Amino acid sequence: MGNIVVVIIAVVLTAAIVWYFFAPRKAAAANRQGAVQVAHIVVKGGYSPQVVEVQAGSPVRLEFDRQEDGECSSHVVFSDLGIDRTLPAFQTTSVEFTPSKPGEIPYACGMNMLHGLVRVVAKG
Ligand SMILES: [Cu+2]
Repeated sequence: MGNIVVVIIAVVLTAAIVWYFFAPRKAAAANRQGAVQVAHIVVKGGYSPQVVEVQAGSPVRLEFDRQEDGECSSHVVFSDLGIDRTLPAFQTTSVEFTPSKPGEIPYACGMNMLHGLVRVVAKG
């Protein structure tokens, strides 16, 4: 009887761990402010939300709200866009661009340790 309980616990724990690591990351949709799609991203040991969804063809403003100091997250780099922006500690810094086509625009801290993603979807 005891063995069955142990096996059930093991199966439940395994399922929880698998779910934790492989569950699809939920994307946060950017808010519209007039023509601009605005997303507020908290920078603290990572980027939250980690995935932001925007529509192609409209300007995007990402507001990086950096709630920490230290070297790691002091830069945010969009290598595909040629953007490398300094994020002063405890301030909000905007990064603006207009995605022309659907796809994914990854970004990272200056050391490529923290990662975030802008998912660009077709307008509609
Ligand atoms: Cu870093």
